[in-house]
Amino acid sequence: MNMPVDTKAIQALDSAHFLHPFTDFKDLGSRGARVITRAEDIYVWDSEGNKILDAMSGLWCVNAGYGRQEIADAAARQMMTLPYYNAFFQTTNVPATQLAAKLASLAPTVGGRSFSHVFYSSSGSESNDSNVRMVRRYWDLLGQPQRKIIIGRYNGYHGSTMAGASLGGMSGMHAQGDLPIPNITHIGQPYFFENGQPGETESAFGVRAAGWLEEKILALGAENVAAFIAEPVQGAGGVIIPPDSYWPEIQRIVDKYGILLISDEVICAFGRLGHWFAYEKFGYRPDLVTFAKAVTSGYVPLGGVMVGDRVARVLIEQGGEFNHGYTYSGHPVACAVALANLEIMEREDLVGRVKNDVGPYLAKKFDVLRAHPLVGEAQTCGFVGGLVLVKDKQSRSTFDPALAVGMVCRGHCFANGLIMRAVGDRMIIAPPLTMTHAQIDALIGLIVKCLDLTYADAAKNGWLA
Ligand code: PXG
Repeated sequence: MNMPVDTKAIQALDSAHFLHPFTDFKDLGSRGARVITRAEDIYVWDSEGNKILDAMSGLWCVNAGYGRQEIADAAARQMMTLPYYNAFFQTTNVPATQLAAKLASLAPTVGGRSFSHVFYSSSGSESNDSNVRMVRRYWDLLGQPQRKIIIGRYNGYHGSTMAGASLGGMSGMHAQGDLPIPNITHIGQPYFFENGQPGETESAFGVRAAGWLEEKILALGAENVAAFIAEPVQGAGGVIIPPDSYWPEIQRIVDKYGILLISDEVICAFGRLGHWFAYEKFGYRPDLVTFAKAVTSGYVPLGGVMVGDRVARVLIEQGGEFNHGYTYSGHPVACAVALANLEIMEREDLVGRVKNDVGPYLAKKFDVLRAHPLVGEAQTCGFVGGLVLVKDKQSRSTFDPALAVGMVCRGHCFANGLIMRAVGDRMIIAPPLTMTHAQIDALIGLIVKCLDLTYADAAKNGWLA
């Protein structure tokens, strides 16, 4: 049941006291935030009673859908048994131990490399900070302390802490806070639509884009490079799906120079791309895998790093005390929630159905979007999808960014009961993995409606000329 909420009163409190993430505080204060009050299945409701199809799974995390009683029960049970105890000082707890073993069993061995160990945090950002600490410690222990530089990608997203934002390549974030921190640098993203050259095949572009890593390594001196970090598919950057040729070439390069590979799967793991972990889909062999978000389907915060045997062996056998960890590393309630969530995902085969059923179904339905006059490109990968709004379908020429056509489209989505994100003029979705075919049909119908409305705006305002 929706409890009655005084929208104006909450908005007034909100703008008086709550500084929201990634928000223009003054602007939000003047318009008032939308108050989300409850959720069920794939829908959220706001305080005005509007029902909205959440095609973003919250913020890429509610993979098992909203309203799962079992998850709530697991949290309540654990809170009454052991709500908190730390994992410092040679203590552990039952859910954290069981979850570590479970995650190790779910992480596939690729090319002889396996994951037996987990380091816990409470978010993706913290996990990537832990990665920086572990990578640097690893090379110190191997007698190569000069190997400090970590290479990320422009338009990659790895979080919002000082290290997370530095590993990411978001220029707006770097511009605030004197980032990146030292010894982090970036290469270009494998975005064919924007960076492919006339006449170049997507496959050739993928090899060329991976080659930027080799160029960077050689420019820096391979002996100074510690690791490369990347998302399997870029999420916050706009659902940028790399060409098939990209990851094999990246693997060849990191192998050639012996540098560590960090797969940031905060968005892509836990079924999002039809696999428990996305490196399996692309066939590469990471040394460290960042996870967060959908490990609990977002019901409570939890993150961590799957530590591959190459790194774990050195940290365990040679490391002595590792001077790093968090109050909430291995939080018993968060880990109990994760276990309940993973049990649901296994029982309902949510990962398998993305791979074999609803993923391919969504991909087929994207043909309808691709045919729309406003759409220059539309792609899916598992249960993420992205499309580019263009002013001319034939030439695929893009709109003046100042027109903010993506935001216009996003506005139509909200007004018509759909949450779809805009990253510039890329419209993106990452719906709950539980969606039925009928719900996917409804989603596509809503997207078409909002594209039509945006197209009508563009025509009326002369933006298509
Ligand atoms: N890595 C990746 C790949 C992410 O997508 C993080 C790390 C950081 O996780 P935390 O839990 O610290 O937020 C993320 C988070 C967006 C958006 O605009 C995406 C994220 C977070 C906030 C906004 O799409 N991803």
